[in-house]
Amino acid sequence: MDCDFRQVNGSGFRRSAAPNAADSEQVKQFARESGFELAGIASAEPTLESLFYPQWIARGYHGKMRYLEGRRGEMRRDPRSLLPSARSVIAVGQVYNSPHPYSTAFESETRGWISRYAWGKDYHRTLKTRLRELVEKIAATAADADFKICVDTSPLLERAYAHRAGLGWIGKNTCLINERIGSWVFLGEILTSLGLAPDDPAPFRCGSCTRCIDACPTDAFVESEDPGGPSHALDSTRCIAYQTIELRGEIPEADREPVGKHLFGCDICQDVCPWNRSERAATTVDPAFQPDHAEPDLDELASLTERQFNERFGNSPIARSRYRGFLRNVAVVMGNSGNKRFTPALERLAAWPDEVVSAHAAWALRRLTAGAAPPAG
Ligand code: B12
Ligand code: SF4
Ligand code: SF4
Repeated sequence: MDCDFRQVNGSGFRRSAAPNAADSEQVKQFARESGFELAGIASAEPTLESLFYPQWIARGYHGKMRYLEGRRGEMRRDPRSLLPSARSVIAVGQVYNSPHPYSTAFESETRGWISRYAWGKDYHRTLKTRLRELVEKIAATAADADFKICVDTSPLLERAYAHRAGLGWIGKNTCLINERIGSWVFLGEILTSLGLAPDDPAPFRCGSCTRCIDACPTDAFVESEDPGGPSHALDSTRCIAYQTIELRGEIPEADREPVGKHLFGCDICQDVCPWNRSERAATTVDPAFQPDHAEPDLDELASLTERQFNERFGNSPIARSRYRGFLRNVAVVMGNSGNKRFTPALERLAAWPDEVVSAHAAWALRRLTAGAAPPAG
């Protein structure tokens, strides 16, 4: 289930038509008590960004992520398509960063890189549990209120509402950045029928910086026509996160070399962001987000059985790529490593009955045999 929905009857929170500032403060206090570093309130009206969304889809920037198209795409226009009585969006942010070096400092011929957001437990479950707890707290004092919980998979423009709720601005890397904390933050929302006083949107603070755009190894950022000045959007089809997480089947041959060492997702456009400098970005000691598998050994991954894969990654975001998608990625990273010691493992994968895995392993073997130098970055 994408969202949790509940209606409660209680008493305490005001039912007045006018948004209430004291209630907003109380809700944000509850959110902090539930473990969220960031909390803010936005009105549940459509955002300006929702006008841009259809253009993004029309240009094919979503690639094969069909769940972003059609009716579920249209629902992103207005949160009331998810909860008809919605008046407010309670937006929260959860830091997932831990003190471990960035991918830009990672050099190894035997290991691959898992992106930071996937080092811990499945954040969908963790955030939903905490948001349910938050709903319980609010519901205990709210009269006849409706609530709907959203984390990632709901048809809601999460970054746009987080921005409107004052959690941060949408950077040129398209991530939500908080000035105090950085962008290593998961987002979640509670849509509610309560009329809560909204926060002010956070100002745009990228200035003239273009580090993320310059560092992206696949030139995935595109400029878009924003009436308020040039804005940036992501062509997912070029993004390593899309290719290694969302794309089922074959990674186009021309895109395999730029994948470099990335086994699952990519952190480069956040690693280079000055707001994420390691000495300033917030970290968490939350056990749910500690690094379980930041830089796994490639040989070990290539020999995992499906059962072992599920045991090791079943409760982690990595489960999304599924076993065969993950082995496909392992083969690509081995091919990019320039390390001939992977030849036996790749020969085994090339003999696999699964065509996608075997085709990528065969490509990797050809690349190693040709003696290609390991890609930079
Ligand atoms: C699809 C998706 C992806 C796709 C596409 C990403 C993208 N930038 O759109 C892929 C697979 C590539 C991806 C990658 C990642 N994702 Co993702 N993803 C999503 C998802 C499910 C939907 C995002 C979406 O609607 N995209 C559509 C585009 C149009 O939206 P957008 O980029 O926000 O675009 C805005 C700007 O471009 C701006 N804009 C640009 N031009 C213009 C012009 C005009 C006129 C206007 C008005 C506005 C405007 O407005 C747009 C709308 O908000 C959200 C969850 C959710 N339900 O929102 C998570 C989410 C965005 N992902 C998240 C994460 C963590 C990641 C990764 C870091 C994972 C990783 N390490 O690999 C990377 C980051 C890559 C990056 N630089 O964005 C987090 C982001 C947290 C944060 N702090 O921002 C989210 C919010 C999930 C969550 N609940 O925490 N993701
Ligand atoms: S996640 Fe990586 S590939 Fe995707 S836009 Fe950022 S730097 Fe580029
Ligand atoms: S690297 Fe620079 S331009 Fe990119 S998001 Fe960070 S501050 Fe903005």
